[in-house]
Amino acid sequence: MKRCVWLSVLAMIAVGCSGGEAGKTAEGGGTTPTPETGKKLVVGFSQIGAESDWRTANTESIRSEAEKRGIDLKFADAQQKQENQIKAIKSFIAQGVDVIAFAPVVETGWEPVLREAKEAGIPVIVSDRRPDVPEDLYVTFIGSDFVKEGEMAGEWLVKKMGGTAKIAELTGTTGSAPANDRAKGFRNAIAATPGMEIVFTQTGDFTRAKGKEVMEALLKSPTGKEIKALYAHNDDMALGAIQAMEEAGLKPGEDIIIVSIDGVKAAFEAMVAGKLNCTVECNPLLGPFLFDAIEKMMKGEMLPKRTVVEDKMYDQTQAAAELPNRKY
Ligand code: GYE
Repeated sequence: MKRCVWLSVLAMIAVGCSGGEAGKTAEGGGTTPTPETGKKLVVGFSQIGAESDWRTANTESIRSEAEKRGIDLKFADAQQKQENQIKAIKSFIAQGVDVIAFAPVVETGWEPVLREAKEAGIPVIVSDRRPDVPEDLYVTFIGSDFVKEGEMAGEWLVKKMGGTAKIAELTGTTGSAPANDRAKGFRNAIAATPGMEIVFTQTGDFTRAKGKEVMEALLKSPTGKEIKALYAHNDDMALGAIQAMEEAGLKPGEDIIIVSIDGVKAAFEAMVAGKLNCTVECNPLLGPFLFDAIEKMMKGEMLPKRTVVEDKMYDQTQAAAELPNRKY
């Protein structure tokens, strides 16, 4: 039965490649992969952890959407460890869930476990971050364009600084897709402006505590004294760095211009307070996208290989008006 699910999914992909119409049902006649009548759809979801406000909102969106749709969600928190995610996926395979979804903490190292899922006939949906695996190992990938986010942050900063600044960068989890892509996008955006110089780059692991710790150490060093701008790969690290700057007697948002990514409520509050200058939104509310995709797939509908979630950018001038509209 499980093998039929994958065969149908592969058939859908084949239809997609040969230019089939969107919404057309999968080939395979009687093999539409719906679970037996009366049985709840069982989805195993392997989450990265709870490192940031973004992640908390993402988890809440997935849990509440599953509940709303009457889906039996088996949720596993990997506490930032790839080995825990691999264990969780293996256990979903052993339990024979209908669908596996996961947000890969880092890009590499997923191929063997995804092959196991495929051999067991269980379709895999990727949420949030991209794994570096052949495309036939998952059905669809839903998430933001992290390179574009980095570019938006960089373009904004070039304008704000008038083309000259010594910049500190706080990067996300080493080896993760958002850390790799946000670093790349930002560099693309500043490349043509030689006055924009990254003089410091270090990971803050996407957490507030680490962002604070790294900024504290930086401000004590000679390089720290030259910094005019901070680019943080997420809001939480920027918020931690803001605390460190205040404790060092600096005025974040004035002495050091700060741009970060996610667009969480606390970032809008910091912008209203004048401590953060700009945030590039990254929508964590992926629950509806994820379960729409799963339900379509189970009906045998064709899915695109990639769904890009659109994001906007907000600076201090828009923060107060936008704050009441923020959903996370
Ligand atoms: O930006 C960060 C989180 O993968 C897009 O992970 C996500 C990132 C998000 O920890 O806050």
